[in-house]
Amino acid sequence: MSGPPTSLSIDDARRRFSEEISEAERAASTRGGLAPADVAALHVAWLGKKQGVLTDLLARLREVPKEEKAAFGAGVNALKQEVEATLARLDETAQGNAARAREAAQAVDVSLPPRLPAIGRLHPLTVVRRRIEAAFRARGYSVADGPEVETDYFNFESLNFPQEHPARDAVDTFFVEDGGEGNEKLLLRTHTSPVQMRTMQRMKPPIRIICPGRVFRKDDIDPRHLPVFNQVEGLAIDEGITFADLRGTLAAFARTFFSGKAEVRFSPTFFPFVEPGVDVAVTCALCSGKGCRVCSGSGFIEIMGAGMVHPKVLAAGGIDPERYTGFAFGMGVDRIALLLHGLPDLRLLIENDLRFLDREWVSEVGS
Ligand code: 2U9
Repeated sequence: MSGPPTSLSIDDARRRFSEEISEAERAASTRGGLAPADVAALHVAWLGKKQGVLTDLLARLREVPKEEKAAFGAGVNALKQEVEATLARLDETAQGNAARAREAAQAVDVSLPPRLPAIGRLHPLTVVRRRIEAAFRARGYSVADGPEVETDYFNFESLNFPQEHPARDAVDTFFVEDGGEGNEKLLLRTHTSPVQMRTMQRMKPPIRIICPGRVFRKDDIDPRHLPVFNQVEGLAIDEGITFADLRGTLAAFARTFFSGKAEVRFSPTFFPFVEPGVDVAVTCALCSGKGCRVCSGSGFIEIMGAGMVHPKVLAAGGIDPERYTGFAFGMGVDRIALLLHGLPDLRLLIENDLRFLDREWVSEVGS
Protein backbone atom coordinates (compact mmCIF):
# COMPACT_ATOMS: atom_id res chain seq x y z
CA MET A 1 0.00 0.00 0.00
CA SER A 2 1.38 3.39 -0.92
CA GLY A 3 -0.11 5.84 1.55
CA PRO A 4 -3.75 6.83 1.81
CA PRO A 5 -5.07 7.62 -1.68
CA THR A 6 -6.87 10.76 -0.50
CA SER A 7 -6.84 12.38 -3.90
CA LEU A 8 -8.50 9.44 -5.61
CA SER A 9 -11.77 9.59 -7.40
CA ILE A 10 -14.47 7.15 -6.37
CA ASP A 11 -13.73 4.89 -9.37
CA ASP A 12 -9.99 5.02 -8.65
CA ALA A 13 -10.74 4.13 -5.03
CA ARG A 14 -12.91 1.18 -6.11
CA ARG A 15 -10.10 -0.09 -8.39
CA ARG A 16 -7.55 0.48 -5.67
CA PHE A 17 -9.66 -1.45 -3.17
CA SER A 18 -9.89 -4.50 -5.40
CA GLU A 19 -6.11 -4.30 -6.09
CA GLU A 20 -5.36 -4.18 -2.37
CA ILE A 21 -7.56 -7.19 -1.74
CA SER A 22 -5.85 -9.15 -4.53
CA GLU A 23 -2.47 -8.14 -3.12
CA ALA A 24 -3.44 -9.19 0.42
CA GLU A 25 -4.79 -12.52 -0.87
CA ARG A 26 -1.62 -13.17 -2.84
CA ALA A 27 0.56 -12.40 0.17
CA ALA A 28 -1.54 -14.70 2.39
CA SER A 29 -1.73 -17.56 -0.12
CA THR A 30 1.46 -19.27 1.16
CA ARG A 31 0.24 -19.27 4.77
CA GLY A 32 -3.17 -20.82 4.33
CA GLY A 33 -5.17 -17.78 3.08
CA LEU A 34 -6.27 -14.50 4.64
CA ALA A 35 -6.10 -14.27 8.41
CA PRO A 36 -8.60 -12.24 10.47
CA ALA A 37 -5.77 -9.75 11.16
CA ASP A 38 -5.31 -9.13 7.39
CA VAL A 39 -9.00 -8.30 7.05
CA ALA A 40 -8.89 -6.11 10.18
CA ALA A 41 -5.97 -4.14 8.64
CA LEU A 42 -7.99 -3.57 5.43
CA HIS A 43 -10.93 -2.52 7.58
CA VAL A 44 -8.82 0.13 9.37
CA ALA A 45 -7.30 1.35 6.06
CA TRP A 46 -10.65 1.69 4.31
CA LEU A 47 -13.30 2.23 6.90
CA GLY A 48 -11.24 3.56 9.86
CA LYS A 49 -12.78 6.59 11.58
CA LYS A 50 -9.51 8.56 11.58
CA GLN A 51 -7.71 7.84 8.32
CA GLY A 52 -9.90 5.41 6.40
CA VAL A 53 -10.03 6.06 2.66
CA LEU A 54 -13.81 6.25 2.70
CA THR A 55 -13.90 8.60 5.70
CA ASP A 56 -11.46 10.85 3.84
CA LEU A 57 -13.57 10.70 0.66
CA LEU A 58 -16.66 11.69 2.62
CA ALA A 59 -14.74 14.53 4.25
CA ARG A 60 -13.99 15.86 0.75
CA LEU A 61 -17.70 16.28 0.18
CA ARG A 62 -17.18 19.85 1.40
CA GLU A 63 -14.87 20.61 -1.52
CA VAL A 64 -17.24 19.18 -4.13
CA PRO A 65 -19.32 21.77 -6.06
CA LYS A 66 -22.83 22.01 -4.77
CA GLU A 67 -24.53 20.46 -7.86
CA GLU A 68 -22.27 17.38 -7.69
CA LYS A 69 -22.57 16.84 -3.93
CA ALA A 70 -25.59 14.51 -4.09
CA ALA A 71 -24.07 12.25 -6.79
CA PHE A 72 -20.64 12.25 -5.05
CA GLY A 73 -22.20 11.43 -1.66
CA ALA A 74 -24.28 8.62 -3.15
CA GLY A 75 -21.20 7.29 -4.98
CA VAL A 76 -19.11 7.27 -1.78
CA ASN A 77 -21.93 5.59 0.15
CA ALA A 78 -22.34 2.95 -2.55
CA LEU A 79 -18.60 2.26 -2.48
CA LYS A 80 -18.67 2.18 1.35
CA GLN A 81 -21.40 -0.48 1.24
CA GLU A 82 -19.44 -2.51 -1.30
CA VAL A 83 -16.30 -2.25 0.86
CA GLU A 84 -18.21 -3.25 3.99
CA ALA A 85 -19.87 -6.17 2.23
CA THR A 86 -16.60 -7.36 0.70
CA LEU A 87 -14.70 -7.07 4.02
CA ALA A 88 -17.50 -8.90 5.87
CA ARG A 89 -17.30 -11.73 3.31
CA LEU A 90 -13.51 -11.82 3.55
CA ASP A 91 -13.69 -11.82 7.36
CA GLU A 92 -15.92 -14.87 7.26
CA THR A 93 -13.40 -16.64 5.00
CA ALA A 94 -10.51 -15.52 7.26
CA GLN A 95 -12.29 -16.83 10.42
CA GLY A 96 -12.72 -20.16 8.63
CA ASN A 97 -9.02 -20.20 7.67
CA ALA A 98 -8.07 -19.48 11.30
CA ALA A 99 -10.28 -22.27 12.62
CA ARG A 100 -8.73 -24.73 10.18
CA ALA A 101 -5.23 -23.62 11.21
CA ARG A 102 -6.10 -24.12 14.90
CA GLU A 103 -7.43 -27.60 14.18
CA ALA A 104 -4.34 -28.51 12.17
CA ALA A 105 -2.08 -27.32 15.00
CA GLN A 106 -3.93 -29.52 17.48
CA ALA A 107 -4.13 -32.56 15.24
CA VAL A 108 -2.62 -35.79 16.53
CA ASP A 109 -0.69 -37.87 14.04
CA VAL A 110 -1.90 -41.34 14.97
CA SER A 111 0.58 -42.90 12.56
CA LEU A 112 3.59 -41.61 14.55
CA PRO A 113 5.47 -44.40 16.32
CA PRO A 114 4.88 -44.20 20.11
CA ARG A 115 7.54 -43.04 22.56
CA LEU A 116 8.27 -46.31 24.34
CA PRO A 117 9.27 -46.30 28.01
CA ALA A 118 12.85 -47.40 28.70
CA ILE A 119 12.28 -50.93 29.96
CA GLY A 120 15.92 -51.87 30.31
CA ARG A 121 17.32 -55.26 29.41
CA LEU A 122 18.52 -58.47 30.98
CA HIS A 123 21.69 -58.32 33.03
CA PRO A 124 24.56 -60.26 31.41
CA LEU A 125 24.61 -62.61 34.42
CA THR A 126 20.92 -63.37 33.88
CA VAL A 127 21.57 -64.08 30.19
CA VAL A 128 24.40 -66.50 31.02
CA ARG A 129 22.50 -68.19 33.89
CA ARG A 130 19.41 -68.71 31.71
CA ARG A 131 21.51 -70.23 28.93
CA ILE A 132 23.14 -72.65 31.38
CA GLU A 133 19.69 -73.57 32.74
CA ALA A 134 18.32 -74.07 29.22
CA ALA A 135 21.20 -76.40 28.28
CA PHE A 136 20.48 -78.65 31.29
CA ARG A 137 16.68 -78.39 31.13
CA ALA A 138 16.97 -79.74 27.58
CA ARG A 139 18.63 -82.83 29.11
CA GLY A 140 15.92 -83.50 31.67
CA TYR A 141 17.24 -81.51 34.62
CA SER A 142 14.94 -79.38 36.76
CA VAL A 143 15.93 -76.22 38.60
CA ALA A 144 16.06 -76.37 42.42
CA ASP A 145 16.30 -73.50 44.89
CA GLY A 146 17.16 -73.15 48.57
CA PRO A 147 18.04 -70.72 51.37
CA GLU A 148 21.00 -68.33 51.22
CA VAL A 149 21.36 -68.42 55.01
CA GLU A 150 22.35 -71.97 55.84
CA THR A 151 23.33 -74.14 58.75
CA ASP A 152 26.86 -75.43 59.21
CA TYR A 153 25.40 -78.90 58.77
CA PHE A 154 24.01 -78.37 55.25
CA ASN A 155 26.84 -76.15 54.03
CA PHE A 156 29.78 -78.19 55.42
CA GLU A 157 29.12 -81.16 57.72
CA SER A 158 26.80 -83.18 55.47
CA LEU A 159 29.10 -82.51 52.53
CA ASN A 160 32.02 -84.27 54.19
CA PHE A 161 34.04 -81.17 55.07
CA PRO A 162 36.34 -82.17 57.95
CA GLN A 163 36.01 -80.17 61.18
CA GLU A 164 39.36 -78.45 60.59
CA HIS A 165 38.72 -77.52 56.92
CA PRO A 166 39.80 -73.88 56.36
CA ALA A 167 36.49 -72.96 54.66
CA ARG A 168 34.74 -73.60 58.00
CA ASP A 169 36.73 -70.76 59.55
CA ALA A 170 35.37 -67.24 60.03
CA VAL A 171 38.29 -66.05 57.92
CA ASP A 172 36.68 -67.53 54.80
CA THR A 173 32.97 -67.68 55.62
CA PHE A 174 30.40 -65.07 56.70
CA PHE A 175 28.80 -66.33 59.90
CA VAL A 176 25.42 -64.78 60.58
CA GLU A 177 25.16 -65.62 64.27
CA ASP A 178 26.68 -68.03 66.69
CA GLY A 179 23.40 -69.68 67.48
CA GLY A 180 24.32 -69.92 71.16
CA GLU A 181 24.97 -73.02 73.26
CA GLY A 182 23.70 -76.17 71.56
CA ASN A 183 22.35 -74.26 68.56
CA GLU A 184 23.78 -74.63 65.12
CA LYS A 185 25.94 -71.97 63.55
CA LEU A 186 24.20 -70.01 60.78
CA LEU A 187 26.18 -68.73 57.84
CA LEU A 188 25.84 -67.35 54.31
CA ARG A 189 26.15 -70.40 52.06
CA THR A 190 29.56 -70.64 50.41
CA HIS A 191 28.19 -72.75 47.54
CA THR A 192 24.80 -73.97 46.34
CA SER A 193 25.67 -77.57 47.33
CA PRO A 194 23.30 -77.42 50.37
CA VAL A 195 20.40 -77.16 47.90
CA GLN A 196 21.45 -80.53 46.44
CA MET A 197 21.75 -82.04 49.93
CA ARG A 198 18.29 -80.79 50.90
CA THR A 199 16.87 -82.18 47.63
CA MET A 200 18.51 -85.57 48.22
CA GLN A 201 16.92 -85.72 51.67
CA ARG A 202 13.50 -84.92 50.19
CA MET A 203 13.51 -86.95 46.97
CA LYS A 204 14.16 -90.52 45.93
CA PRO A 205 16.43 -91.17 42.92
CA PRO A 206 16.47 -90.73 40.01
CA ILE A 207 17.48 -87.13 40.71
CA ARG A 208 18.57 -84.66 38.06
CA ILE A 209 18.74 -81.09 39.27
CA ILE A 210 20.68 -77.91 38.77
CA CYS A 211 20.94 -75.29 41.49
CA PRO A 212 21.63 -71.73 40.41
CA GLY A 213 22.10 -69.15 43.13
CA ARG A 214 24.08 -66.51 44.99
CA VAL A 215 26.92 -67.61 47.20
CA PHE A 216 29.14 -65.74 49.64
CA ARG A 217 32.82 -65.98 50.49
CA LYS A 218 35.10 -63.67 52.44
CA ASP A 219 37.29 -62.80 49.47
CA ASP A 220 38.95 -59.44 49.05
CA ILE A 221 37.52 -57.60 46.05
CA ASP A 222 39.77 -57.56 42.99
CA PRO A 223 39.23 -57.94 39.22
CA ARG A 224 38.67 -61.70 39.57
CA HIS A 225 37.05 -61.99 43.02
CA LEU A 226 33.83 -60.72 44.56
CA PRO A 227 32.54 -61.70 48.03
CA VAL A 228 29.11 -62.34 46.46
CA PHE A 229 28.98 -64.33 43.26
CA ASN A 230 26.77 -66.76 41.37
CA GLN A 231 27.03 -70.47 40.84
CA VAL A 232 25.20 -73.17 39.01
CA GLU A 233 25.75 -76.58 40.52
CA GLY A 234 24.23 -79.83 39.32
CA LEU A 235 23.54 -83.32 40.58
CA ALA A 236 22.48 -86.55 38.90
CA ILE A 237 21.80 -89.68 40.96
CA ASP A 238 20.50 -93.01 39.78
CA GLU A 239 21.40 -96.66 39.68
CA GLY A 240 24.41 -97.36 37.48
CA ILE A 241 25.64 -93.80 36.92
CA THR A 242 29.34 -93.80 36.11
CA PHE A 243 32.13 -91.35 35.40
CA ALA A 244 31.34 -91.84 31.68
CA ASP A 245 27.91 -90.24 32.28
CA LEU A 246 29.61 -87.31 33.98
CA ARG A 247 31.96 -86.87 31.07
CA GLY A 248 29.26 -87.23 28.41
CA THR A 249 26.92 -84.80 30.19
CA LEU A 250 29.53 -82.09 30.63
CA ALA A 251 30.82 -82.54 27.07
CA ALA A 252 27.25 -82.18 25.76
CA PHE A 253 26.78 -79.06 27.91
CA ALA A 254 30.02 -77.56 26.55
CA ARG A 255 28.86 -78.18 22.99
CA THR A 256 25.46 -76.60 23.64
CA PHE A 257 26.74 -73.66 25.61
CA PHE A 258 30.06 -72.77 23.97
CA SER A 259 30.34 -74.30 20.52
CA GLY A 260 29.34 -77.43 18.66
CA LYS A 261 33.04 -78.29 18.41
CA ALA A 262 33.95 -77.74 22.07
CA GLU A 263 35.80 -80.54 23.85
CA VAL A 264 36.29 -81.14 27.57
CA ARG A 265 39.50 -82.00 29.34
CA PHE A 266 39.60 -83.37 32.87
CA SER A 267 42.38 -83.13 35.42
CA PRO A 268 42.31 -84.69 38.89
CA THR A 269 41.66 -82.52 41.91
CA PHE A 270 40.14 -82.78 45.36
CA PHE A 271 36.79 -81.68 46.76
CA PRO A 272 35.55 -83.22 50.03
CA PHE A 273 32.09 -84.00 48.58
CA VAL A 274 33.20 -86.00 45.53
CA GLU A 275 35.56 -88.88 44.83
CA PRO A 276 37.22 -88.76 42.38
CA GLY A 277 37.12 -85.00 41.82
CA VAL A 278 38.10 -83.25 38.60
CA ASP A 279 38.73 -79.80 37.28
CA VAL A 280 36.95 -79.45 33.93
CA ALA A 281 38.45 -77.39 31.13
CA VAL A 282 36.60 -76.60 27.89
CA THR A 283 37.96 -75.63 24.47
CA CYS A 284 38.60 -71.88 24.61
CA ALA A 285 35.56 -70.19 23.04
CA LEU A 286 37.63 -67.20 21.98
CA CYS A 287 40.33 -68.95 19.92
CA SER A 288 38.49 -72.26 19.26
CA GLY A 289 41.39 -74.10 20.90
CA LYS A 290 44.18 -72.55 18.87
CA GLY A 291 45.67 -70.88 21.91
CA CYS A 292 45.33 -67.21 22.82
CA ARG A 293 46.00 -64.71 25.58
CA VAL A 294 42.78 -65.62 27.42
CA CYS A 295 43.60 -69.36 27.64
CA SER A 296 47.33 -68.67 28.14
CA GLY A 297 48.08 -70.48 24.87
CA SER A 298 46.67 -73.80 26.11
CA GLY A 299 43.49 -73.76 23.98
CA PHE A 300 41.47 -74.77 27.08
CA ILE A 301 39.80 -72.81 29.86
CA GLU A 302 38.91 -74.22 33.28
CA ILE A 303 35.27 -73.39 33.91
CA MET A 304 33.95 -76.16 36.15
CA GLY A 305 34.67 -78.60 38.89
CA ALA A 306 33.00 -82.00 39.05
CA GLY A 307 33.20 -85.51 40.46
CA MET A 308 31.38 -88.66 41.53
CA VAL A 309 29.34 -87.96 44.67
CA HIS A 310 31.18 -89.24 47.76
CA PRO A 311 29.46 -92.29 49.35
CA LYS A 312 29.37 -90.45 52.70
CA VAL A 313 27.54 -87.55 51.04
CA LEU A 314 25.01 -89.92 49.44
CA ALA A 315 24.46 -91.50 52.86
CA ALA A 316 23.99 -88.07 54.50
CA GLY A 317 21.33 -87.41 51.85
CA GLY A 318 19.47 -90.59 52.82
CA ILE A 319 20.51 -92.44 49.66
CA ASP A 320 21.95 -95.94 49.79
CA PRO A 321 25.51 -95.70 48.34
CA GLU A 322 25.50 -99.47 47.72
CA ARG A 323 22.62 -99.11 45.29
CA TYR A 324 23.00 -95.63 43.85
CA THR A 325 25.80 -93.58 42.40
CA GLY A 326 25.83 -90.07 41.06
CA PHE A 327 27.87 -87.22 39.74
CA ALA A 328 27.95 -83.53 40.61
CA PHE A 329 29.43 -80.43 39.08
CA GLY A 330 29.71 -76.73 39.79
CA MET A 331 30.54 -73.60 37.84
CA GLY A 332 30.85 -69.88 38.54
CA VAL A 333 28.39 -67.86 36.42
CA ASP A 334 30.28 -64.57 36.87
CA ARG A 335 33.52 -66.13 35.68
CA ILE A 336 31.84 -67.61 32.59
CA ALA A 337 30.28 -64.20 31.76
CA LEU A 338 33.73 -62.67 32.16
CA LEU A 339 35.28 -65.16 29.73
CA LEU A 340 32.45 -65.03 27.17
CA HIS A 341 32.41 -61.26 26.93
CA GLY A 342 36.11 -60.66 27.41
CA LEU A 343 35.42 -58.47 30.45
CA PRO A 344 38.49 -57.12 32.21
CA ASP A 345 36.96 -56.97 35.70
CA LEU A 346 34.17 -58.75 37.60
CA ARG A 347 33.23 -55.49 39.30
CA LEU A 348 31.65 -54.29 36.03
CA LEU A 349 28.89 -56.80 36.72
CA ILE A 350 27.82 -55.23 40.00
CA GLU A 351 28.53 -51.52 39.61
CA ASN A 352 25.25 -50.82 37.75
CA ASP A 353 26.94 -48.45 35.30
CA LEU A 354 24.34 -48.02 32.54
CA ARG A 355 27.05 -47.55 29.91
CA PHE A 356 28.03 -51.16 30.61
CA LEU A 357 24.55 -52.56 31.21
CA ASP A 358 22.93 -50.97 28.16
CA ARG A 359 24.66 -53.33 25.76
CA GLU A 360 23.08 -56.35 24.14
CA TRP A 361 24.50 -59.27 26.14
CA VAL A 362 23.12 -62.10 24.10
CA SER A 363 26.15 -64.21 23.57
CA GLU A 364 27.12 -65.09 20.04
CA VAL A 365 29.09 -68.06 21.26
CA GLY A 366 27.37 -71.36 20.72
CA SER A 367 23.93 -69.85 20.14
C1 2U9 B 1 26.34 -82.50 46.61
C2 2U9 B 1 27.32 -83.34 46.16
C3 2U9 B 1 28.31 -82.86 45.34
C4 2U9 B 1 29.23 -79.92 43.50
C5 2U9 B 1 30.56 -79.63 42.89
C6 2U9 B 1 32.33 -78.50 42.21
C7 2U9 B 1 32.76 -79.78 41.98
C8 2U9 B 1 33.15 -77.30 41.92
C9 2U9 B 1 33.32 -74.93 41.95
C10 2U9 B 1 33.35 -74.45 40.55
C11 2U9 B 1 33.75 -73.02 40.54
C12 2U9 B 1 32.67 -73.85 42.73
O1 2U9 B 1 32.01 -71.59 41.69
S1 2U9 B 1 33.12 -72.36 41.97
O2 2U9 B 1 34.14 -71.81 42.77
N1 2U9 B 1 32.57 -76.13 42.12
O3 2U9 B 1 34.28 -77.39 41.53
N2 2U9 B 1 31.08 -78.42 42.73
S2 2U9 B 1 31.56 -80.84 42.40
O4 2U9 B 1 29.31 -81.13 44.16
C13 2U9 B 1 28.33 -81.56 44.96
C14 2U9 B 1 27.35 -80.74 45.42
C15 2U9 B 1 26.35 -81.21 46.25
C16 2U9 B 1 25.27 -83.02 47.54
